[in-house]
Amino acid sequence: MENVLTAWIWIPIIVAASLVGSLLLTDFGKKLKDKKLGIIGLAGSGKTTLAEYLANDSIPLPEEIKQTVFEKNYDGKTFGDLGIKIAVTDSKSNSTKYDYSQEKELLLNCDIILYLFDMSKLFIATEKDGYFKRISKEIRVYQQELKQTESKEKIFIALGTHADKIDDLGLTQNEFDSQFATIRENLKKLFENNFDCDWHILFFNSLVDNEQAEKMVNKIFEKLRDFFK
Ligand SMILES: Nc1nc2c(ncn2[C@@H]2O[C@H](COP(=O)(O)OP(=O)(O)OP(=O)(O)O)[C@@H](O)[C@H]2O)c(=O)[nH]1
Ligand SMILES: [Mg+2]
Repeated sequence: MENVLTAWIWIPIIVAASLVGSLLLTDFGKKLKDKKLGIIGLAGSGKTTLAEYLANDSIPLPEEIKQTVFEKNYDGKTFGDLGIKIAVTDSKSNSTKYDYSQEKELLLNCDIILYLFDMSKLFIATEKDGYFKRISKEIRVYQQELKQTESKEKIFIALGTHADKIDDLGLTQNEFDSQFATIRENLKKLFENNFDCDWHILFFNSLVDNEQAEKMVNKIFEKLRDFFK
């Protein structure tokens, strides 16, 4: 009986291992190998949390989040066995005047750019206008920068994080629907204006726990699969 139980335990492990193995053997897996992925975005939007999740399959505890050191060499973290090299900009929380040099370096050198912003702030009456202005300013800088590169070969994915916090705001369904319609319209317009590369906006993501982080990463993978097919 014990042996039968032990045997059952191996089935999910073997299935999981063969899934990872088959991914590595597919064209998609081969195409992703050695790609560079850059994580940029607003202060506190979850850049470090996502980078750690991609590298370790587990989100860090708040006390484990240290000030990220900008990795120019892309030889630090890699995304699992796929060999995607991850670079992440360091903390912007303390900088009053930000020069975007780290972002520019990643826009120039990375094939996959993930841009994080805190989605919940766009629903908070006292914060939303200022926050949207900051996103607009950054996106305009990035557009200019991407124009100088082979941007058609890059994929830019904007990810709204902190979606879990929207529930705490106590909005009615109507309030939520009308606010989201405005947010979506404004962000789409901002990107459409002259982003040359393949861009996507994935609005409702959360990095509050591993389960949510996995969902977010799966959504990113869907876009990468389409792009690198
Ligand atoms: N509730 C919630 N908390 C999040 C989410 N994403 C990140 N956090 C938390 O937000 C805080 C900031 O996350 P970081 O990963 O340090 O953000 P960052 O973009 O690296 O911040 P800087 O490096 O300072 O610019 C941490 O306490 C995270 O645990 C999310 O989706 N939901
Ligand atoms: Mg950080």
